[in-house]
Amino acid sequence: MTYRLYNRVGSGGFVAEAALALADASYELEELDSKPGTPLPDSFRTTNPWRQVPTLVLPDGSTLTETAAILIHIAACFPDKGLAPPPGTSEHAAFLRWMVFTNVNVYEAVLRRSYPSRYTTDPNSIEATQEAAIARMGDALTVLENAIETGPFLLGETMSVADIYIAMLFVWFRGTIDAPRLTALTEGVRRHAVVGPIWRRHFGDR
Ligand SMILES: N[C@@H](CCC(=O)N[C@@H](CS)C(=O)NCC(=O)O)C(=O)O
Repeated sequence: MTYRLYNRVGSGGFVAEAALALADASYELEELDSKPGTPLPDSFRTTNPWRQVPTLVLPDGSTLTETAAILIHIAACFPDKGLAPPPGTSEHAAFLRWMVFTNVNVYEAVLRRSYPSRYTTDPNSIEATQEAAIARMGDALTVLENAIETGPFLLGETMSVADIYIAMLFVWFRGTIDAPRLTALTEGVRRHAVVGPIWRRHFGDR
């Protein structure tokens, strides 16, 4: 029952690694030798045709991609670890909402900033594409900031994998927004006994 996680230091694979560690799952890390912000080796297409990490090979040999799907699946496989609210509850509905929102609107904006030439055919629009991505990411993070009601985490007192995901994207943000609740959430993730050391391996003191 061992998972294999294809990852790159400093990448979004961090959050999949943190979820596996919190689940106390047996996993092997396959760290790709590639720098953040650059495409992964072409040979990696045989594992993931979209050539992105995180890519998780499940114990049955099937492949799972897309960070939200990976996190939701790990939480479902280890229900006693409390990585997400129980399925069928309104808290779980909120969890799903913000997981998908984060994947589609926040993580996607990171890609537009990091790989702008994929998003415009006009070489004169590279900078404008990046600026628009940063602005859109700031707007999406502000929606998340306003979704935090009591805190310190998105859904209240208990940290879920959504918080780890959001904290990672929040520290990657290159713009400026007023986000005291996201700052507190990120602090809680960074300080976590299991997640903290994995965070520091990927992101140092960020
Ligand atoms: N939609 C994907 C995005 C994953 C992603 O952007 N991963 C980055 C690393 S943080 C990557 O693999 N970049 C290489 C590339 O896009 O060529 C997900 O949710 O997992």
